[in-house]
Amino acid sequence: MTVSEPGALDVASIREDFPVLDREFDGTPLVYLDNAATTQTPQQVIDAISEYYETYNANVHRGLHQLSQEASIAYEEAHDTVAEFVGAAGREELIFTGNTTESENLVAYAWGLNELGPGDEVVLTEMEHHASLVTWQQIAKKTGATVRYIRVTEDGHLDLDHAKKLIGSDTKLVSVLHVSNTLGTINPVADLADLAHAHDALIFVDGAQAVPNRPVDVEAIDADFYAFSGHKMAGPTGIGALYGKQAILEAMEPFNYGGDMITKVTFDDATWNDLPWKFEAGTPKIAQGIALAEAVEYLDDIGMEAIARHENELAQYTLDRLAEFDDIETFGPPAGTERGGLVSFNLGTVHAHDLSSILNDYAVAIRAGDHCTQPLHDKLGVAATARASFYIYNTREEIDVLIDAMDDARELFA
Ligand code: C6P
Repeated sequence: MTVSEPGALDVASIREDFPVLDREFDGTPLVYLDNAATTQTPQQVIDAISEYYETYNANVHRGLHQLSQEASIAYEEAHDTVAEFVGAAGREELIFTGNTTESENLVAYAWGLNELGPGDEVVLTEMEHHASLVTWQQIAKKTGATVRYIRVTEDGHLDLDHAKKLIGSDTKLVSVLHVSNTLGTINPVADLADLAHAHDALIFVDGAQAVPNRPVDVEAIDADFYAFSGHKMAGPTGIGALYGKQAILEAMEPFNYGGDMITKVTFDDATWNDLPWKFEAGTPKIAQGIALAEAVEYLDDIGMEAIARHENELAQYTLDRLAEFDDIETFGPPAGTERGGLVSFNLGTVHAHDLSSILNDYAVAIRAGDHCTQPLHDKLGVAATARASFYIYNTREEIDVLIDAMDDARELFA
């Protein structure tokens, strides 16, 4: 399959890098449109994992032998690669975690538990993912702080007038997602950072749906914390990252205690290792971290600007195609608005789970459910939505397959 638009990605050659895209179910080629949940993995990243296990598998920071030296260097340099990819100053500001959720919890426990108290406020948005929503709700319960939510407008944007009213002298933290995994909205995180900083509050940006799909510069945003997941950006599962401004990370307590995060331990006490190792207790995610750096280099070679354009174009095409049908409701900013590469929708009264099952018969993989944004779905007045989400290897032709397969769902449920 190819895309024909000028300046578009060379999708045909990109697809050759992803072995799983050759799969067929009963002779029907896989159409993978569940990329906001997890992206597929290119051969280059699979090879990086194999190479680690085949040639230099060893623990890091613990051995003086050759394998440990090689693994340590590769693991440390992986921090540099990922840090540079998101515009961080260096490895001191880039902690490897398990995923975005763990990055949220790291900040919630290591910063939130110590810094929040009664009267303090944490400002989230109504489109927040459970990873931040549930985490800050629980930390607020433990500390006596209050959680407030910036409203989402009818057309799927944040109500910035409401944000200006909510963020004030009691605000200690604003936690906002960069790109909504349900609406596709790209939020003005740099403006929200200015607003937070004007009131001496910190800002945590959930970049799980942004770093895979568009250029991100944490310094330009002036984010205090910024989190993302490897498995949504052509990397392996089990690895994510937390960016934090060095001065803030220096001042924070560790999240986990144990080996490698210390410099000196006595029977009475311990002192903490340098950043980022202070926040990476125990044997870290060595193979995954090295493979994440490989994924970052892979995406960098393609070009993040081009990836963002490709995904926006596929989202616009999907919105246009879905608009041909009276019985389809779409959610999020209208067509023509720049958005992340995903579209959530419902087909008449067909439950999204039923739709997804029928599409599976056509080898079309989408996500159906609440996408870990239950309060947002409550606000939208629906229990579930179907969601098609795109990546570098998807084509217009695959979206046509999705649309045609929905015709059959229509007939079945008529
Ligand atoms: N969203 C989706 O299908 P983890 O699971 O920790 O890698 O990522 C959590 C997360 C946090 N923030 C946003 C905006 C996200 O989209 C996600 C993951 C997946 O939409 C799984 S629910």
